[in-house]
Amino acid sequence: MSSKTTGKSKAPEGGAPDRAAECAPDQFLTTDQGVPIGDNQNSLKAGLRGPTALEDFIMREKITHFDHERIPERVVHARGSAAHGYFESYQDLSALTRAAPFAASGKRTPVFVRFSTVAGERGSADTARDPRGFAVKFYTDEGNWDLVGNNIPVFFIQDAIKFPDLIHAVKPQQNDGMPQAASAHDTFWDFASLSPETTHMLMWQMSDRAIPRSFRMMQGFGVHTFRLVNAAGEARFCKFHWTPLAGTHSLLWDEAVKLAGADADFHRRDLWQAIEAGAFPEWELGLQVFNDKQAAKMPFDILDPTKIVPQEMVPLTPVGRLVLDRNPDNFFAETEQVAYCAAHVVPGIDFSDDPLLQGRIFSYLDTQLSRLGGPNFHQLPINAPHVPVRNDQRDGMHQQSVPRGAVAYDPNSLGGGCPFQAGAAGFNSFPEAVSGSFVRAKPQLFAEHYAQATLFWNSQTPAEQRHIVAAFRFELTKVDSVAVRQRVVARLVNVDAGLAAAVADGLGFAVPEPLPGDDPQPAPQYAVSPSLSQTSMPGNGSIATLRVALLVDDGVDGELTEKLRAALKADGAVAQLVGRKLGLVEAAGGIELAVDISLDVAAPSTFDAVAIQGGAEFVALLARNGRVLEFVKEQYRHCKPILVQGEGLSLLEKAGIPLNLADGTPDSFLIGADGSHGQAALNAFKTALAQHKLLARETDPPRV
Ligand code: HDD
Repeated sequence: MSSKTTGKSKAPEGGAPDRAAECAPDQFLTTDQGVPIGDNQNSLKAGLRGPTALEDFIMREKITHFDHERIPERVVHARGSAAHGYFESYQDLSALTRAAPFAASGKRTPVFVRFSTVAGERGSADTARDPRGFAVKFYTDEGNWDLVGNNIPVFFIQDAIKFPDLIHAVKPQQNDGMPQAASAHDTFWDFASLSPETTHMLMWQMSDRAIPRSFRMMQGFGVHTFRLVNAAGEARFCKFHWTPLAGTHSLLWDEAVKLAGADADFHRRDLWQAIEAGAFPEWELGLQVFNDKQAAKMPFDILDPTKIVPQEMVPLTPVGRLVLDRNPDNFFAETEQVAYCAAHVVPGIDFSDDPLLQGRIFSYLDTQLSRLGGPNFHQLPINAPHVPVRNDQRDGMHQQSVPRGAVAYDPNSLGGGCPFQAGAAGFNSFPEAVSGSFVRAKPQLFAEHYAQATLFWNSQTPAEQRHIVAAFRFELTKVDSVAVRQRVVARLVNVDAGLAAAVADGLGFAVPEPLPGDDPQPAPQYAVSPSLSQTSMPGNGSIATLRVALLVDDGVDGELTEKLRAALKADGAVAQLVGRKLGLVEAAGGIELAVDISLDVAAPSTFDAVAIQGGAEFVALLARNGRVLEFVKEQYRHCKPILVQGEGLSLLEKAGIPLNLADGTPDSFLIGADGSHGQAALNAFKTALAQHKLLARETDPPRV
């Protein structure tokens, strides 16, 4: 095993040196030609107050380079962030696939993973309602394999020919360039309402999946059906699933909206900071493997990317883990220039005839040609395979390598016949039998659009269903066209009458007659699939990286505050002392505490929980501060744990926070409100923190 495949992933070789680490007095600033620069502060002028000379090649080179710093942003998935890591196989899967990452138990393959939003431009906010990209580049022993997926297991459309229409509909409108990073506008819903195949994906898109708490807390899916092929050439179908160890958790919509202002980089920062803190994000890879006979019996077409294979039909087999343990050294060189491609497969992985996947196989390479400026982008360090590349492709923009000798063709004798074809050892497409005439049409089962949308709806908890209703109401309220609003609801009737009624109610009209699909089919019936609810993946109970605000001011119980901070930090949580202003506060017991962040910047939505310690003088001070009261109210409204000790309880009263839920039972996320303190309260607080939110607290409209 090479050093590249063992332990923590290493920085790529051949990059520029780290400037600070290697700084020395003789390391002069140079031009791009390596000429030492004498003065980097002043341009060359004809006289002190005269015009700048055209001869100033130093300034011209610098400004010209600057003028060309931007490359086109990705046409979709422009906003994202990425990290290095590795994939580790649990076992030898060679009976199933000859793909190198699965060759042996414990085998590690380096990866680079980029997460993204879809619709927003490169500078848009992280927390927009949107699917999230989940793209994994495996640098395998047999070349690069890119699994370019999303955090949602289905897609809006069934055929790649409609992708430009979908994206033109969801991106800012072409006349006014608005709205940014939002599906809540007329063109998107117009397209969606006229395309019944979008219905299943819309259910996921309106669910909490589209506003994850963190990239680290969302699933990933290969979406399409792929093929696994073993060395004997036997193939099986396969769906890829990434399941986060930290559990699947989401923001509330109100939080997502506020975070867009408070910290537009919330998800990107979260990923970066977790890795810097050594809390390496981790996912388990699960496979759903099935054969042709099983596929033929399914009540949907496995080539239809708007359908899942329910886990009750084909269970998930865990096969390995993905660990992200190193942040990029340079955002542009790595995260921006990384070029994923749905066509990048390796021996052992093959495509299916899913018409969306077939179009993707073309599109990704094509887009890199304009985005990265030519056919040699695979030579950029982040895109280069970790195995030698030998072929007769030559020249082109930005050629980096210097192929030697006269021969650049095959077959050749002058080059000794090199490089040789690998034959059976190389990639050989699965010899699928193909027949039929050229048609522009879809298989029959593609025309059934609602059964799995209903399955998704039925598998959600009441709180998750409430959020879906609220999201539809929000989005459609932002749509000006009443006809479009009505058409969407007329489709939702086919999913669930209650859902349609609740959405129609919010929009102020009666439920319309249901709209038929393209070619209505008898809808198959499914039992509920519990794995479709995010609550089925609560995570490993860790509080590492979760952010807790410890409110402090003069008179706060200093000893308790320090103990709490230490206990949270010991478990990897980020505990910050939040005060009115930066500087020191005089805590009770003569302890001085340094405020980490002031209320001027500490937006409540950026914290997962808040703690209010006792201290009569302290609590009286807080109670006079409107911003503190709003902070606590918002933590409450966003269903987060609140730890109150001693006199802190009176602050909850002052903020108008009820101690019981709507059904009269005590609110278990108001820890300490029942008088519990010390270790018992701390344990309860940590348990609540690991659960993230008490959605049973939600009321509509909110009580405070
Ligand atoms: Fe795509 C980027 C995921 C359908 C065309 N796509 C892109 C990225 C992800 C996906 C995660 C960002 C990769 C990165 O981080 O750089 N795309 C999907 C999924 C799809 C899908 C899960 C459906 C199952 N995409 C799709 C279709 C087409 C494209 C049908 C075109 C026919 N996608 C592209 C693209 C992008 C891209 C235009 C933009 C930038 C890039 O490729 O490198 O080629």
